[in-house]
Amino acid sequence: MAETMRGLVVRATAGFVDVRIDGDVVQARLRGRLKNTPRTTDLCVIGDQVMVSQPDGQSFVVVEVLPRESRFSRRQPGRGPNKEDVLVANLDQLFVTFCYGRPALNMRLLDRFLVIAEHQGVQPVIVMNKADLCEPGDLSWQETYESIGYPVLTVSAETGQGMDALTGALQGKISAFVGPSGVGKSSLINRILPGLDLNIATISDHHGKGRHTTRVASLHVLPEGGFLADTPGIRELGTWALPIEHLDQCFPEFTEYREQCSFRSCSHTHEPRCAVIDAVDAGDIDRERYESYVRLRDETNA
Ligand SMILES: Nc1nc2c(ncn2[C@@H]2O[C@H](COP(=O)(O)OP(=O)(O)O)[C@@H](O)[C@H]2O)c(=O)[nH]1
Ligand SMILES: [Mg+2]
Ligand SMILES: [Zn+2]
Repeated sequence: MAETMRGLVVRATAGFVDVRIDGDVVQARLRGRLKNTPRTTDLCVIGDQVMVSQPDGQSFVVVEVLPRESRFSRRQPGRGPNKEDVLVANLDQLFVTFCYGRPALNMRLLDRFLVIAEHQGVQPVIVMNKADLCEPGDLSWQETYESIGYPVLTVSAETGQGMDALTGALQGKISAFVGPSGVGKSSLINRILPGLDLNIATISDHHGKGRHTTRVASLHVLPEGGFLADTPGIRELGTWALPIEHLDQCFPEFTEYREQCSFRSCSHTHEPRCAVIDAVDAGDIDRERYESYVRLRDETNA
């Protein structure tokens, strides 16, 4: 019996994966028997913990993919079989990135990313880039999110402001950046990992999709420990499978009220004696957040 070793998948292409074992990276193929088992999810993706062996003493073979503790996934885009498309396995935290200046902060989209993170059991962190463009103004939205429990990091890829806090938050974890085009994700990642040298979009690039589509999903090792996921598909999370009755659980500030609604399966939209609606009217739940809930509910219903 060949010895098996445990490793972390840091790069995945069809049939082959790069596995990090004790700081070294080896290329391994997936054992045929693994590939033949029926499944509704991806067999092996970045972030997976795998068991690897060397049956002939030379080449490496993945013989087992260990159960995922968490995942960051979506429904497979396009038509075809209903299948889970796992972007990153065992993702610890999602850096939901927006910015001051342009593009303007879209609270509905922010809430959508937060809901996805909650649904997937991944810790969200809100990153506000372009702090150098921040003008004095109403930052009460930020207090709202912090009071719900979401950390907000204010940074600038341009001046370096807040980068220490950001790299500190990345340490020892598997993380990924998401957010709309133009907020500065690539600029931030380039600051964190200068060797990577990602393309920084110019204005005209924002219309040309497909530019990064040939990029392969990778986990990059961070100098201070931890990994940063870089996946071509992660910027767009249009499709997602979330049961409508779970949606209210993805709004943490609803928790203490949800149980007090008169109806057990209260949708918090029209029912009498709804404790969530009462909390909105009393100012205990932010009205904009509630509005996001209603919109996402409509969308999930449609
Ligand atoms: N003023 C300012 N501009 C920034 C900052 N970070 C990125 N940008 C600019 O924002 C634009 C989009 O950046 P990019 O990293 O390509 O965004 P991405 O689409 O989210 O990857 C580029 O023109 C960057 O130079 C920042 O901290 N301050
Ligand atoms: Mg980019
Ligand atoms: Zn209710």
